[in-house]
Amino acid sequence: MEFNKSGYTPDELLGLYDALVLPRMIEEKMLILLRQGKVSKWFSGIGQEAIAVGVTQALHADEYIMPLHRNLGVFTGRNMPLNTLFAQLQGKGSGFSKGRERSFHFGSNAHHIVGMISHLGPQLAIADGIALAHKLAGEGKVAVGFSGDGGTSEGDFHEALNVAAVWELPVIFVIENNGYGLSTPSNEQFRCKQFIDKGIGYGMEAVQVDGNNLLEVHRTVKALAESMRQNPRPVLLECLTFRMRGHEEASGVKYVPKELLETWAQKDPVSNFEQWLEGEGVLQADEKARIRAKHQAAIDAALQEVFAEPEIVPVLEPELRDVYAPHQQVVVAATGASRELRLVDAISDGLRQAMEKHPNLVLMGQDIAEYGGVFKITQGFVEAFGKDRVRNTPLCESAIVGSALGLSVKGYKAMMEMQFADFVTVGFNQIVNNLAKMHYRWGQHADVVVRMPTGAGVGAGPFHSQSNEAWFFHTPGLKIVYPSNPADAKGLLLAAFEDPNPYLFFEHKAMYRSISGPVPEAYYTVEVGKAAVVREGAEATIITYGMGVHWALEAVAEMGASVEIIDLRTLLPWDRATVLQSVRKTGKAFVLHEDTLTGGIGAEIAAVIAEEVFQWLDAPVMRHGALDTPVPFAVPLEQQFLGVDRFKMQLNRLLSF
Ligand SMILES: Cc1ncc(C[n+]2csc(CCOP(=O)(O)OP(=O)(O)O)c2C)c(N)n1
Repeated sequence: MEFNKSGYTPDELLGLYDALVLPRMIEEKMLILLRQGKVSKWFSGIGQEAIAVGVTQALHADEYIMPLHRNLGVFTGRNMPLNTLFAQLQGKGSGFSKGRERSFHFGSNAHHIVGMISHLGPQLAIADGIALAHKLAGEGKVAVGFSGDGGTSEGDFHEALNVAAVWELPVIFVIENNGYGLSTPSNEQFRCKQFIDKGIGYGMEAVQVDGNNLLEVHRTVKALAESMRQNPRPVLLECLTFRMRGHEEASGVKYVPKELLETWAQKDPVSNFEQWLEGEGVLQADEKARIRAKHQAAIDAALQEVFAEPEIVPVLEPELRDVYAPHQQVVVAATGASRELRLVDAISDGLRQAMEKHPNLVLMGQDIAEYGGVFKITQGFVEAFGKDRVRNTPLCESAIVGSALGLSVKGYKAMMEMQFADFVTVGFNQIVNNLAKMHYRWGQHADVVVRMPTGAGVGAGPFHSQSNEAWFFHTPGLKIVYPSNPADAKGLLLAAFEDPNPYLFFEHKAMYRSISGPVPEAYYTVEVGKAAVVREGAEATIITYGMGVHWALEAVAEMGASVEIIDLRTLLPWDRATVLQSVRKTGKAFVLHEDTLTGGIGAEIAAVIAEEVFQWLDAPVMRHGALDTPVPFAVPLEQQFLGVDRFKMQLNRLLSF
């Protein structure tokens, strides 16, 4: 292997050697411990260390890296204390994730690392968001996202590169091309000859290096980063390398031709660099021994400490508490004049006031800039707040949710407008696995609001009409609000932006322009997690939200019955106390929602009522939801699907029970 030492002092070369040897020595020790059954599953980076080490050493210490499962050299390169790192790998309480996450699935802001979720690709869009934050603040920094060759087949890879290219974000996308994705060889994974060929497709510079050559990786990344700090733009960096061990230790390498292993063994990044340094007279025997002994002592001491640490004793309270970032809402009371606004205008008004209150809030969504969004909620916002903060996005829902998370890592607040709630399916993974779980996993909050224009009754068919709040209701870590009137919509939206936790904010499209009401003009917030009793009554309680509130009000008025109507307003967490108190009073409960019935939010509420206030009930808890079918297009079919008449009959049944 050829090394080019020009531009490096002997001390710099020794520093790089020191950084390269540490992850190898840790892994060699891990292999021994694995055989002794003392450590668990392990994704080896042996043979690929020059990439993680070269990249990390080439960056400034405060530039973020989004590493993957084989990138131990990133973590050691950022000088993470080995005892905390080993405790993390061992699932011990003093690890970065307090035993909640495995291996490298964690991050640390102190070390400027955002760790992966298992899904690989979502990492890359977080790099976009962090790079966007750098660019907005004019910080002159780069972010680095890692991908394996297998991971490039994921849609997330494409979306992240596309967004970075369109927005000229300073991200280095490092592809570690090691020839296999688990057991699948390259020819069954992709058809391109080399990844740099993809650069032109994204309108992006692409560079290929020998990933086993530490100096080549280091020099290339250093030069790229220097140039990108001045002239922000993304670059695709393909590093050719090889995975010398199994996908994970237990799986072996039987499927890899022996000759391939032998060829690549000749290119071992550690031994080649070491021998070259020795040949150049840079690394003397005593210096080599000193560096290795230093690492060995540090590894042994850290391991000893971690093995001595007792297993975790579960304590319930912090496990539940840490699902959300701490936030104590201080409700801002509405004062002063009100004016009559439609739901759509109240949301727009709230969003505008949020932009004024939070200069670090960035809005993203398809067609939301000059066009004002398909529902015109952000009309005029570009003129008021500029294009940096009101951003049209490509059709890349997953990458935009991921970018929002990256912005949050850098202390921004982000809102993403889903053009229609239905399209959240393509950003689903980022929401339920990244946004929702990150605080529990390693304490990083996700200050993101995803606005969701939702609901049926507009003759728009199966993919522009769905109610999908229940998909998220089942996901700890999210907050879900769903206002039924303009005043609540503005107040809840403003409350959501004050909270560092991730929100899904549902807005019913059919109500945008059909529902109006008085809305305070000044800034105010509505309490999150608090239901409203919109009508008092004695005979039964209807628990509902969104469009259901209007169906309930109409039905009860028609029937002339004394029925209490509760508008949940927040679905996660929902207001058990108000619901249970009302049902205790009325003795009958009806849960109503527009969403399809089976597995809907009503099922959970009905179950809690049955469990908690059974002795007060005079009738079974009843529910109404839409038919368990997709939302049909033709209006008569859609009306049958929603079944407002069925709801009224069912309510009558309850009242006469
Ligand atoms: C979305 C998703 N699908 C499948 C997997 C299982 N899986 C984990 S790593 C891996 C192979 C990844 O290959 P590559 O991206 O080339 O990285 P390498 O492991 O070679 O470093 C697979 C299939 C996963 N983690 N996530």
